[in-house]
Amino acid sequence: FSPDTVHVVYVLGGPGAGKGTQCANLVRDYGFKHLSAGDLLRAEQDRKDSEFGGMIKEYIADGKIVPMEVTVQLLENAIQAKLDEGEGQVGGKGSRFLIDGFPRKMDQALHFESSVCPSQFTLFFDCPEEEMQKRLLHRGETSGRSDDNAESIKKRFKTFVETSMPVVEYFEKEGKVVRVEATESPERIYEVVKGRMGERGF
Ligand code: UP5
Ligand code: MG
Repeated sequence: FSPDTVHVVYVLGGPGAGKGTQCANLVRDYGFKHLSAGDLLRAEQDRKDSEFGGMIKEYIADGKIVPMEVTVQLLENAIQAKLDEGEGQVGGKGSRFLIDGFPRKMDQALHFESSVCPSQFTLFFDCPEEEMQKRLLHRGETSGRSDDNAESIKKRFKTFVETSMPVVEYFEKEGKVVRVEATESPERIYEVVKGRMGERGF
C-alpha cells in the first residue's frame, strides 16, 4: 500500500494508560480504523499453527517487546486486510489508522517510519504508575490477560520507562507528539482529546 493513501496516528502511553479505551471513542467519531499491536500479537499467539505463538507468550508475560519483524508483519497484514475490505476510508482522502501500542522501541519506530508508513503524529496518554497499576489489577480480576498480574505489571512498567519512553521523546523532538493527561475519567480525557484533534485539523 502507498503512504499517500494510508494515514497513521500512533497511540502511545504506559500499560493501562487508557489507549484502547480512547481509541474506541476515536473510531466512533472520526472514522479511524483501530489496530492494537498487543491485540494482534495475542491473536497470533492463540492461532493454532503459528510458529511464533510460544515466543509471543513468553515475551508478553515478561512484559518484553516481541522482536519487531513479527509485529511489523502483523501490522502490515492487518492494514492491507482493512484496505481490501474498503474500511476506514474518508471521502477519497485515503484511510485513517490508529496504531495502538506501537512503536514501543526505537528500532520499530525508525523502521516503520522509513519503510512502512510515516505517522502524522503520536497521541500520548500520560498517566502515573500508581493509577495505571490500580486499573490493571482491577481489570485483571476478569480480563484473563496473562500479563494483568502484579509481577508482570512491574515488568511492563520497567520496559515502558526504559524502552518505550525514548520513542515518545524522539517524536516529541520532532514536534509530533500530542500529550494528554490521562488520570481523570475516560469522559473528561476524551473531551481533551477531541480538542487536541481539532487543533491538528481533524
Ligand atoms: N480505564 C481506562 N481509562 C480509564 C480512566 N480514565 N479511568 C479509570 N479507568 C480507566 O484501559 C486499561 C483498564 O483501565 C481498563 O480496564 C479500562 O476500562 C480502564 P485500556 O484502555 O485497556 O488501557 P491500555 O493503555 O490499552 O492498556 P493495555 O493493558 O492494553 O496496555 P499495554 O500497553 O500494556 O498492552 P498492549 O496490549 O499494548 O501490549 C501488551 C504486550 O504486548 C506488551 O507488554 C508487549 O509484551 C507486547 N507488545 C510488543 O511486544 N510489541 C508491540 O509493538 C506491542 C505490544
Ligand atoms: Mg490496550
